[in-house]
Amino acid sequence: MPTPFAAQIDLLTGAIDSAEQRVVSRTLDDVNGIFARECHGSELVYEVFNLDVPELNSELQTCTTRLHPGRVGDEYYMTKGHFHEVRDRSEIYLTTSGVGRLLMATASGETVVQEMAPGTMNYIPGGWAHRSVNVGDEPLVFFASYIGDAGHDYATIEKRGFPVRVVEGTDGPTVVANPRYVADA
Ligand code: PAN
Ligand code: ZN
Repeated sequence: MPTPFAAQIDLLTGAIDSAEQRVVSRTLDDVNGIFARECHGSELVYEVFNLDVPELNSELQTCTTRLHPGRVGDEYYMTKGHFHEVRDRSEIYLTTSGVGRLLMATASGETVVQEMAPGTMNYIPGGWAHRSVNVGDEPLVFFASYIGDAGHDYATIEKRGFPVRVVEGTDGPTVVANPRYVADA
């Protein structure tokens, strides 16, 4: 069991002032397949700074995400997106910098899209897959906390996609149906 700890988080960059962190970096090569168009290269799309705690449902995992601005075709940079492996595990996001959209979808295709902006808290109930999208010109930075044993199921989203995509339209970010989405049988 962890002992009490504190960490300083840079709200603009998401950097965490702690030696005890695990950093996950995703490049264009790493996220190839999530956009309608292919993407390749070593450019960073996002980074996750994790303060890992034991994977128990009595603990809370805490991390920050820094999602860089950019587009692949007309689609904004976004995270891979996932269900929690233990489906009913919930999560909260608190945006500290930048602007984005949070896409949430159930296995049966019910979809909710919410805004992300500094000070916005998004509650992701168990059973909802989630993906964040940076629709601005600066990094989208958010803090997240979720139940310790949640785990991440990326395979389902890799296979089925999300019911919607967020593209740059003439009036700004626009949510459109994803023709490649494969509904649960
Ligand atoms: C977040 C995400 C993070 C990166 O911490 O893991 O934003 O997105 P992907 O995990 O989809 O690549 C979270 O939802 N954790 O459960
Ligand atoms: Zn999650």
